[in-house]
Amino acid sequence: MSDPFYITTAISYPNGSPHIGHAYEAIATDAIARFHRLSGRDVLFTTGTDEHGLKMAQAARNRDITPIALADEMSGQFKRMDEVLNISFDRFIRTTEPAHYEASQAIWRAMVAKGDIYLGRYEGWYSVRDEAFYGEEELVAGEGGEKLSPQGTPVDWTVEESWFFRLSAYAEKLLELYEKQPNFIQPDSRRNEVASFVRGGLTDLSVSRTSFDWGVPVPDAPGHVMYVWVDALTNYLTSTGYPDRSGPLARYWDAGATHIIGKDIVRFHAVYWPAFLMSADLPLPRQIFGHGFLLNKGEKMSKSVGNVVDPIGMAETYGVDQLRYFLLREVSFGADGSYSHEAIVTRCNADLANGLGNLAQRCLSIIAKNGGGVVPEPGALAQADIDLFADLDAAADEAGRFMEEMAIHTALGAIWGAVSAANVYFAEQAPWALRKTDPAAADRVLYVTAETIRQLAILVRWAIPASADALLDLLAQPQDARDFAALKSPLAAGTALPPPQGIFPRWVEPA
Ligand code: ME8
Repeated sequence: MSDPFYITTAISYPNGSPHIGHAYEAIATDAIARFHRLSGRDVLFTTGTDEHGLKMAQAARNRDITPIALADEMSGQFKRMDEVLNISFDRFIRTTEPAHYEASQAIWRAMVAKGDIYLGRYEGWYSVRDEAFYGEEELVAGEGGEKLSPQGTPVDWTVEESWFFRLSAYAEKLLELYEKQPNFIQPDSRRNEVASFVRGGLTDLSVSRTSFDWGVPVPDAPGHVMYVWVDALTNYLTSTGYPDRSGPLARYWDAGATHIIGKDIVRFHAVYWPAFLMSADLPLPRQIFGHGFLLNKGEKMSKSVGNVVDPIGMAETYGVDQLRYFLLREVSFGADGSYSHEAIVTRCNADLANGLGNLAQRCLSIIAKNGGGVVPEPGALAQADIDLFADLDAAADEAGRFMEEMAIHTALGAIWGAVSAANVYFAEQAPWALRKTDPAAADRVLYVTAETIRQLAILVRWAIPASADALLDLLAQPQDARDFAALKSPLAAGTALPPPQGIFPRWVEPA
């Protein structure tokens, strides 16, 4: 197959249950992966859990269990969340897998061979919650005057023997990369932040720890485990078969990965990761996209703080596709977004139940009742029909352009423009009335509407896959006629359709 496309989520810390921020990242990445599959690209989509480090070790100690027992339990929850949310990952990686130890040790050795790793002594601030080292100048004062990381998390003064990575040697090369490849870090605002951080000068990075042992052992250095971010970032290579560079999956890495991550971890992905890869003489990712944070009524939530919303519960309440659609349509991809019960209900009732759902329900029930459940003959198209199809073509093109720019929400906006146009068309043409005065015209309108629903279902399939497939089932479309190429193969008149069913229930507040 041609045209490989490799896309990843961050791998989550399984120190607690998944929250809605994790669900959001998985859903957005899944939507992009599905979009590219529907476009005919050969997609590898990976996700997983980041199981080492002090944060995991401490969370396990607090529960009086071993880190691996905690990881086993919680990683299962992350995977289950992905399954419930219909996340079409090809590989769920756990960093405790033997293959991942091999990959992490291989990239370590490659960095050693380059002369970029040396033994020293780390003295500085460390935030367990962020799993990050901070310079004195980056710290902020807390309410009681205590020192906090720039993310507002507690920091500890840490002194230990450590291996260092010569990050300082890569500042110029990184700045050149951001300049030459302006899309390497997106959105632009995040690129500017990272570039100014790098311009401020880079210090070498402490990349091993000796004060605990929950990590990947550093090769040939007893007592040292790798700094969790070295091993975590390497997951993206492990999933492509690294260190085997000629195996069946290596081409995905070589095509340039797209890493979808949250804004809090852009520095790790856009500074450390390309520097490690340059050191190891490996190809770089194509893009690091830092999405925004989901706020619960305007407030940041996190596992450690404890104001966490369970995404599986939300999917049970509103429906999987309702939750997916809301997050993809309502949050401007790259910016922070807020959610509330009212916002979800308003958006889903308007766009899904009253928009696409109503159109399908009305058209297909007339075909079932009055047309014997068979797709009617259109005859020669009228101007209004031609205009509607032109609207659909334009929406498909626009959505494609927006998706290239990662503007998921505007891509859906363009498609829902066509949903509105189709609803206006259907109301104006009024096939239920035409049936009495001009049956051939009624058939034509019903055909055009059914064909429009078919195209719309294909166009939204990356966002709301199960509902789109249910619509395509109602139109008796075979599995191999559901990708973007099939947009050009219109519905065959005479096709027998199954009895219509409502696909998008309207939310009614309990009395
Ligand atoms: O950072 N809204 O793991 P993690 C949106 N293991 N996204 C959010 C969010 C929110 N409220 N809270 C977190 C880690 N995220 C590391 C990653 S990758 C090699 C290692 C996002 O479980 C966060 O930005 O803390 C990150 O992209 C992902 O969820 C996992 O966060």
